[in-house]
Amino acid sequence: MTGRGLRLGALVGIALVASAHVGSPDTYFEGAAGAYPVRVIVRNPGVVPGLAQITVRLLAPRAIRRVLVLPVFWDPRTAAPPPPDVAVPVSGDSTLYSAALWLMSAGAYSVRVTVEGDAGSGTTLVPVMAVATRRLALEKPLGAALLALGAFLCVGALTIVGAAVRESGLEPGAEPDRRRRLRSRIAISVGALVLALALLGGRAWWNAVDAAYRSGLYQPLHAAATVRATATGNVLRFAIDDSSWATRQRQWTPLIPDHGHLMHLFLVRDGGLDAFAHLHPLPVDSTTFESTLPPLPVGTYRLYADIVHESGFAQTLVATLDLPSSPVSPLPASGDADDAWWSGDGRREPRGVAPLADGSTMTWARADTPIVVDRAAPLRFLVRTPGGKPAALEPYMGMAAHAMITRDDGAVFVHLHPAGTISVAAQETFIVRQPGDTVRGELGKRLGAMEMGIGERGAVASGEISFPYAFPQPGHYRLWVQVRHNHRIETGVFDADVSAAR
Ligand SMILES: [Cu+2]
Repeated sequence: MTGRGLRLGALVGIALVASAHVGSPDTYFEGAAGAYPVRVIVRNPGVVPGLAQITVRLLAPRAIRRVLVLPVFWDPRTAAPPPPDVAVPVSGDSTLYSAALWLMSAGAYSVRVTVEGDAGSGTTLVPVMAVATRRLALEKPLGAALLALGAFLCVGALTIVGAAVRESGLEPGAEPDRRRRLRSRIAISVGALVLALALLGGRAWWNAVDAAYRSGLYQPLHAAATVRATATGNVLRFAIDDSSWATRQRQWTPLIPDHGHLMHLFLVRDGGLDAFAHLHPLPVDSTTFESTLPPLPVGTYRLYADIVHESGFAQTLVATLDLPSSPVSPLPASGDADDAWWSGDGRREPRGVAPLADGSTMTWARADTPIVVDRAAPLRFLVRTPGGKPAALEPYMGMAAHAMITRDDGAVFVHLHPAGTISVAAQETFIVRQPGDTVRGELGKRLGAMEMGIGERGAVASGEISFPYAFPQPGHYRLWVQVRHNHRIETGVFDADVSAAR
């Protein structure tokens, strides 16, 4: 296998242990709970059932009475949720509240965050994907202690059985005869056999539970991508070829549009990360999507496809693509108007000013302090016109900005917005879902009609955008930040080094 083959093999391996976002399991959200702007972080426990940690930060100074949190499973047929938990204030920080949430089933949850204070009560919904991504190992000291206790119990039980058969019914002080001793030994042997059978049964039960848990570990739907040349350019075909997509209808609900598109497909050129595209393939049928390819350089590409299910479950599918040749025609006319791509050279300045295609600039506004894993990342950017004035940003697919972040080896890929890592479509499903929404496709249809009104939100006159996020792993990252300005989609590109927490 070549080096590239090995690397791609590693990439696929990584994808198998991924969460809903690749390698970035925690949920970051910024929004308003009524009159209270909040930033919510939900830390994924990695196991289901599991205890997720949630923190709610109040972003504006207000008198707060209490903060309530409640995870609600997407399926209205499941049991009614319990009363909400009261998040406790974190000592030493008057604006931070925290709580632990039990996520009992795998799937989409909406976490209701309610803030009560002097401006009344306000609620917001934060979609959280509960997925099992790891299997907790039995710790060696605990295993050894349990083994010793088990051995003690078994030996104790056999001793009691033996003594009962040998000496019960004897006068105090009398010696058991040979017959009693023999019967006692037989009883001990039979008891040992029964215990051994019980232990074997216990082992089989344990292994069965473990196997069931392993088979329930989350894997994104399997997908494959191919490219074919046509008269108007290269056409990319992205197929969900996972057998469970077609056969396990109970597990997967239909797809719904997010920002007006059923699929957001990102292409990152492997190796140099020097080419990037954000495309919106159209469905050919329920498993296949097609998109005209922009003029990208030849090479191997990592593909990340963001999709959202009607249940509110958002996931990123992963595939690779070998692009053998660039199309001759410079710009195929049939691509989606929201498609955007970028290709450039080598490494970016970590604290750079990114030139945009129309002559304006995007500046990463960050201090000199290093970026550390799991700490709030300073993702604030300023867009200025060629004259240096703040650029008025138009909504791009209903958002002020989109940021795509990947680690150089592909172990992390996340797509976020000023509202955080959440899928807006997932949030919408929770807002409009009614108890009677048990028919597949009904909610999706309503949402599709609602999405017509997209586009009014997300205009930013100040040219300033920020994203709530914390990097999940140390390493070298590349960021593509996309905004819309003067009816054009502009891509600013930055690099970041993230260091491990000490
Ligand atoms: Cu986006």
